Amino acid sequence: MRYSVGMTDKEGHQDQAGGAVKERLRRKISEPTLYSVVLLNDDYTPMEFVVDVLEAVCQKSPAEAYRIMMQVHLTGRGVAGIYPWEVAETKVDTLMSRAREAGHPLQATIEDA
Ligand code: TYC
Repeated sequence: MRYSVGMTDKEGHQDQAGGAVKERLRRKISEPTLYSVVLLNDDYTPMEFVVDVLEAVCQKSPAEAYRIMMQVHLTGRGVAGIYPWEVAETKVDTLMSRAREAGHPLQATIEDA
């Protein structure tokens, strides 16, 4: 028979080294609510600029960026990405400030995903 000397938890459990066994915390971590960053069409922002910012800001591949740009051009709107709220806000700010710096009227908004 071996006896171990060590701490016990409130139910008397010990680990193999004689230390107290931590009680497992089973708190559920919920998924963040997601929001769409939506690009709107206009008649002046160059297509190439839209493709470039979709690649640079929203990490889209060249083919996906072109697809989204054409969707916006042909239908009036398109989803540039789906993110938690603060990420979506930052994407919109970055897209709009790059457009303003370049002198383009590009508009982006946030909607429930
Ligand atoms: N309609 C623009 C053009 O013909 C291109 C464009 C695409 C502009 C998407 C904005 O979000 C936009 N140059």
